[in-house]
Amino acid sequence: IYEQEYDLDEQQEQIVKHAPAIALGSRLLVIDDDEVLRSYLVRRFKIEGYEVDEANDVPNAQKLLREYTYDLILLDLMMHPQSGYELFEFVKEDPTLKWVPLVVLSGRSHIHDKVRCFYLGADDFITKPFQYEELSARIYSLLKRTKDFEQMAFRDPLTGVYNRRFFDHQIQVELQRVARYPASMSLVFIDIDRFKSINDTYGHHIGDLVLQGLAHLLQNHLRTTDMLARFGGEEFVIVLPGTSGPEAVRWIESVLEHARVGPVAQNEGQPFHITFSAGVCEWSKEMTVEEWIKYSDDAMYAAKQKGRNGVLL
Ligand code: GH3
Ligand code: MG
Ligand code: MG
Ligand code: MG
Repeated sequence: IYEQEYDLDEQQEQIVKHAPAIALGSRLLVIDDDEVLRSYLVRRFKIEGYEVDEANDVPNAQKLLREYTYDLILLDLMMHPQSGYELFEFVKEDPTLKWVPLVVLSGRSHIHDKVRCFYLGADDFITKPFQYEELSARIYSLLKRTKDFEQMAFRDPLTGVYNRRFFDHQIQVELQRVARYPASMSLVFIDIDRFKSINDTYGHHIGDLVLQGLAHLLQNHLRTTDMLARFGGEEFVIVLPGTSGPEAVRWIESVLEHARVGPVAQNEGQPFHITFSAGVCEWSKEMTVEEWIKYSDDAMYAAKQKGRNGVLL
């Protein structure tokens, strides 16, 4: 009843097959009061490789949106007791949610609903009955564009890790999370030692390779929930959720040891070792974000004063 019969011809199947994979690693939220439709969509999306959660009403959707991070929201309009319209404000006024693509999938097909949804911030509007292949293709297109946009806006082109802009955004998400589920969380501030002399001695290109090598080394030691960002020139920051200050110190010391003894880059075939100084600060709820960053930067600076090549809490 929701789905219109549709078969892809061979040519279209080839197109779909050769589209870059976007489903893997993407998480969708399906919000609809119709249980039959929800489980149909969940099943189809999962076959494509998406992770999918479902909500049957607005309050449950809000609960999930507070707790998890989604790549796209699929929203029904006619629901009880609150209509889908009541989720728009919640999503669009939250700085951590407003960039998440929002697709309306509704039995309402009146022009008033379509216009209203787009002005409220919807990215697409699909009317029921729908063809799954079209819905899937539209979701693909939105996710692809969003990922390309995020790559450009939120990643550092030299090292591929997150940039300052993403860090500033994501740290708010982490703080909201920890406010709801109290747990320890630490920030590590890293600054390469005598980096200017690496540039001066070996050239800027080697300096760049060192930055890439250190970013790579750090990335390899992270858990999936940790966030690494390039904060400035040769400075990196890492947010470690669920990690106390002393635990963070032990962890970054082990990374420092790797950078010291293992090559982070090559210079004319010669392994290149570096050291860095790091400061750690454990989050406490009396702190502002600015203070949290400043305290870890201060600790890093103290490590420099102490002779570099070390970590301080
Ligand atoms: P300290 O141990 O006190 O941190 O000394 P330092 O030389 O590392 O500190 P300083 O802040 O004086 O030098 C940072 C240098 O990083 C200066 C700048 O030219 C270099 N730098 C910043 N961004 C880049 C980059 O993208 N590539 C390269 N190759 N160098 C960069
Ligand atoms: Mg409905
Ligand atoms: Mg510096
Ligand atoms: Mg430095």
